[in-house]
Amino acid sequence: MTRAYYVTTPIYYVNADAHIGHTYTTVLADSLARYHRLRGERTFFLTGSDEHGEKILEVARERGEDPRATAEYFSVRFRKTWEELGIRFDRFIRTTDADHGEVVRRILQRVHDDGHIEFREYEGDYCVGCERFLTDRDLVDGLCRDHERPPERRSEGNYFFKMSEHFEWLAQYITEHPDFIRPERYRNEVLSMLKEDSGLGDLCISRPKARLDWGIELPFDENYVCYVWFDALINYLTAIGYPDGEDFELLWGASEHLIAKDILKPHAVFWPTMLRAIGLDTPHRLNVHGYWNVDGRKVSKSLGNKIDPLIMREQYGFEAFRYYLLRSMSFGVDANFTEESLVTRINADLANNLGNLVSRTLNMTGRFADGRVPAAGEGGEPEQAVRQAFAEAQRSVDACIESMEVHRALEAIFRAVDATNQFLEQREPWKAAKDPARADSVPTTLYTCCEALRITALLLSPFLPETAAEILKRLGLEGALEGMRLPDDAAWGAIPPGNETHKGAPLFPRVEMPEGGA
Ligand code: ME8
Repeated sequence: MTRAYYVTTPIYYVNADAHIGHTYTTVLADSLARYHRLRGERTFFLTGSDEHGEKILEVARERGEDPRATAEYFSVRFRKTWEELGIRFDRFIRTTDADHGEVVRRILQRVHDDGHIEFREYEGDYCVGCERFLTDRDLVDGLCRDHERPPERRSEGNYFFKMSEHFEWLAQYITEHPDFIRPERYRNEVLSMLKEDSGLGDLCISRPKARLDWGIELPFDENYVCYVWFDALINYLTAIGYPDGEDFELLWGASEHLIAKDILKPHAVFWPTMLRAIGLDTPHRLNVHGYWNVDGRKVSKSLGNKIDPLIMREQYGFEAFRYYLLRSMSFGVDANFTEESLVTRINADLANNLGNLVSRTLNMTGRFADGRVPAAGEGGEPEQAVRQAFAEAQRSVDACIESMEVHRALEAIFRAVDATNQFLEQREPWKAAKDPARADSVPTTLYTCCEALRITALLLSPFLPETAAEILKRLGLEGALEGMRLPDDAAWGAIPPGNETHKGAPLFPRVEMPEGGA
């Protein structure tokens, strides 16, 4: 049977531009999708925009325009940003897409017909920032914990999804499937939300049109639109052709949602219970990452510290920023962005470690081997150690991707790069070439380095696709990545001797802290 991999990012609200947080999740999803494509799996990578609801209406009012215009403006900007940054998604879904509207209406009708929905009068505290009614746990000193603003007291007749009927099942499911929500701390958080006394009840899934006329109309009551979260979560089904798309079952069974901790409750409680009512399995896995702070503070509009990925690209190159994001966050734990740590990371890992290996190897192949990959001799222990370092790197990459520890996968690859630099120091081909007693060792040394670079490029390609393609090009393997597969092509010894190499400009020039930086 074909192995499959279906990775999703949250669909982002179209009330502002993409910042460091959205960029992290999207780059992570892109890297995972690239890795699984490289393994020859049927891979689908979904991102998109969440366009309905009051949050968008608020921004549209501020901008003095129709919510359609606001949604269109920001959705197009999100999509263009990802495209410009080389994010290779398979679909960019919009909740205003016609097929999505149809799927949402179909599901609403079905759960309504099956008795999962009930009309009730309701009074509660609503936070527009969260787009949901809050429970006591969400409040700190009367303010929403996340948005630090007072909720609005609201009382109205609404439709409710009888979510709490499924809590017992869900708690049991989560306990019996310890891998469903990871890392563990978030699983525990969800289990405590499901306890009877947590105040989490049924889910209000409608908004009266009199108050909010921006959403998908309920198929069974034209006076209401669908609650934005009920609409938004369903995007994960629409995108892969629910209900009868060709690969729907294969992909759904392999679904991996990526989210940050802010939207744990909708994904870990609303969504699995909705799916149960629809008659579908839970997503395969819910992967929850922490928050990026900037200079030790929460990312916010008012602090103006959002970190625009397009500006990062201009200043440092996007691959360098992408590397920093993936290398600096441990999955599940918050991370802190500072420009200083970005500059340090670029210089240490990319300019010094990787950049040096590339330039030394290709310079010396130019000088001592006429710019062609030499044929290798037997080699000795030092050569064996390099081979082993790469075999180990490959094993670590596989294991760390499986456990969502991408920062450790990168660490492992750079350990092998470092080992190759040390190997060069040991073999000293620049001296050996001039020493008749050692000159024989030079071709083998250079072959080892060229092959190490080929495997480095292959292993790095999901994370740093442009850098990988560039390294391969300089090794005379332009375009080879398309035909490469893991694990087979990571086996040692595949670079063809005789391949013409090119020195090229420094891959990652050293960078300086910008003027006025931290
Ligand atoms: O919640 N650090 O959209 P959203 C890390 N539309 N990740 C961050 C982050 C930060 N500081 N800030 C944002 C929504 N993110 C809903 C989702 S899904 C059916 C509907 C990332 O625009 C992270 O992935 O507020 C987080 O979960 C998401 O953006 C929230 O995006």
